[in-house]
Amino acid sequence: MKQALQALLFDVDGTLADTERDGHRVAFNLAFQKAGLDWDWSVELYGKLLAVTGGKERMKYYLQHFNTDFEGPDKLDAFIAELHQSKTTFYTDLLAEGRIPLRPGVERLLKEARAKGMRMGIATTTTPANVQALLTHTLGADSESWFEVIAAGDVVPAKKPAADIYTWAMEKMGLSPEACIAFEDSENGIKSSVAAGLRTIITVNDYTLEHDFSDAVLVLNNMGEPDQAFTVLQGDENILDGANYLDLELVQRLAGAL
Ligand code: XBP
Ligand code: MG
Repeated sequence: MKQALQALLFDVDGTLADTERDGHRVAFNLAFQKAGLDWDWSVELYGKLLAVTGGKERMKYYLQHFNTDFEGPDKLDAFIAELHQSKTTFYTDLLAEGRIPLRPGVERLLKEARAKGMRMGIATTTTPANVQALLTHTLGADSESWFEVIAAGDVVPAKKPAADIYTWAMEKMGLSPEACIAFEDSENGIKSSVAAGLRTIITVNDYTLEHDFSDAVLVLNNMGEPDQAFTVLQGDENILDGANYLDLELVQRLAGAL
């Protein structure tokens, strides 16, 4: 018998919303300016820095590979942590201004899944406050409660591409990977979800178009809407059965549950 799909597990940055270029990147630069640093992360440089997940980890990677002359203070970790706190404030302020919308189809799919009693969780490397701000300012104050588990930030030391954050979320939900499906947008993301044993649906964005998604069950430009068809970039067209946007029925087919 086929196993019923019991839960949808969502990545946040790049998947629910295009947060990186006009959100996180801008917030990092504002934090650097405020601290009197001349660091300036261009759109192009930020694409390279995205190789490393986690804002604190990304700043250290920048210093190690792109700004090796910088003479940091003795307590580098504390310095980075302070900068990161400032960045989080700038980022959540940007979200509060309503500057970053959800991607096409996200709100529709979340609402359909919720209405049909499908369980939902979040597995992200970003800071919990960022998830809360994004959900609150796009879907409303109660929307955090739509997700049974919000696995975020430093709850696991090893961030994506390690499997840990997905494994942690599934443990909290008492579910095995066979009962779940993941939604991701990046190579580090799918490495993490696949290592956790999850089937994964990808929606790409400008930063991740060229990533390796050979392990995905489907790769789309976005989730699509009834009046705005998605484009299939990789996957078995037969399984679509004429669908041109991602709804729960198609998700269940991709999970092998229908
Ligand atoms: C996105 C990330 C994060 C954000 C920055 O991860 O890599 O590091 O860019 O967030 P995901 P913080 O797609 O898994 O959500 O600065 O809060 O770490
Ligand atoms: Mg992502």
